Amino acid sequence: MSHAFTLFPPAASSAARDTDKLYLALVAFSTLIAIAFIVVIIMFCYRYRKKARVDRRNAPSHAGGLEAAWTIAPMLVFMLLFAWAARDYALQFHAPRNALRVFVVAKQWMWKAEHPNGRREINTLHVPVGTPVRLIMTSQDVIHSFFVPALRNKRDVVPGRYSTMWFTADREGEFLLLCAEYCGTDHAEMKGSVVAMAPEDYAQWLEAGPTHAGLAARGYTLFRRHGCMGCHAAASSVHAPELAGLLGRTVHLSNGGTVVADETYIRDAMMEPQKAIVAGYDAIMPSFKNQLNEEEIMAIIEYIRSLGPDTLAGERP
Ligand code: HEC
Ligand SMILES: [Cu+2]
Repeated sequence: MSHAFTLFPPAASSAARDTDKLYLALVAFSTLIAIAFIVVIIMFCYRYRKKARVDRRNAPSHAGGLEAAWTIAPMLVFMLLFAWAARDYALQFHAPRNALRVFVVAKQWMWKAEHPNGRREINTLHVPVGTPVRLIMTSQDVIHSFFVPALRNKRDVVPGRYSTMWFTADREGEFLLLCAEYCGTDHAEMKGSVVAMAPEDYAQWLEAGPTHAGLAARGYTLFRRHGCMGCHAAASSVHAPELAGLLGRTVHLSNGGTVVADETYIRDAMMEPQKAIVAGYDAIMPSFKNQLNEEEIMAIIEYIRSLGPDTLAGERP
C-alpha cells in the first residue's frame, strides 16, 4: 500500500465520480461562456479598431429577442445544473438501510473509530469495498470536519450532536483522511487514512486485534448501571416508554409535534430529556449529562437498537 498521498486522488466511490462529473460539467460550461466572450471581444476590437472604415452611426439601443435569448438560455442551463446537483446532494443523506455503522469520535487531535463488534482504531478507518458504510460522528471538544478527498465528501463533526455520512468505497486502497476545520495547535496533524479492503480481509481484520465487548453488550451494562432499567424495563412500575424498535419510529411529543427517532433523538433524550417529552408521559426522566461519555452514549444507542427492529432508513438533510 502506498503512502504517497496526493491532494487530488482519483475518486474511490461512484458517488465521488458523480461529483467529479458535476464539477467537470461546471468547468466546461464556464469555459464555454468565457471563450464565447473572448471571441466576441476580439472580433469587435478588430472590427471597430481606430482605422477601420465602418459605419458607426445609428447603433441599435435594443434587441429584444437577443436579450431574451441570452437571459433564458443560461437560466435553463443553470436550472439543469441545480437539479443535477440537488439530486446528488439529496442522495448523500439517504444511507441504504443495510449500511454498516461505524461510530467516530473526534477530539483534539485524533479520530477515534469504533465498529459495532467493539473493534476500535485511531486515525484509521477500515471498511470493506462494495458495502455501504454509514459513519455516526461526534466531537468530544471543538468542531472538527471529517474530510476524505478520494470520496469527495466532507462533514462537520460537532460536539453535542451527531453528524452522519455514508459512502461505498468501490476500490481497494488507502485514502487520506483530514480534519478540514481549524481546531487548534495540531489541527494540521489531525489526519489518518480510510483503508478500503476486500470484504474477506475486512471480516478477518474485524475479528482480529484487541477484543472489547461489542457496543450493544457494553450498552446493556451501562443501561443497568445507570438505572435506566428501573423505569424502562417492561416490569417497571414507572410509566416509561418501551424502547424496543425505537430507531425509525415516529414519536409523538407532548407539544403536539412528531419526530422520527434517530441516533440524535436518543442522544438528546438522555442528555436533555426536557427538550422533547413523549406524549402521554410525565417529564420525570433525569438528565445523564456529564455522567456518560461519547463512547458510552453510543454503546447505549446500539443496545437500544439491538432490542428491536431498526427501521431508520437513513437520515434527512
Ligand atoms: C425515572 C425514570 C427514568 C429513568 C431512570 C430513565 N428514563 Fe428514559 N424516559 C422516562 C420517561 C417517563 C420517558 C418519557 C418522557 C420523556 O420523554 O421524557 C423517557 C424517555 C426516554 C427515551 C425516549 C423514548 C421514546 O419513546 O421516544 C429514551 C430513548 C430514554 N428515555 C432512554 C433512557 C436511558 C438510556 C436511560 C438511562 C441512561 C433512561 N432513559 C433513564 C423515564 C426514565
Ligand atoms: Cu480537527
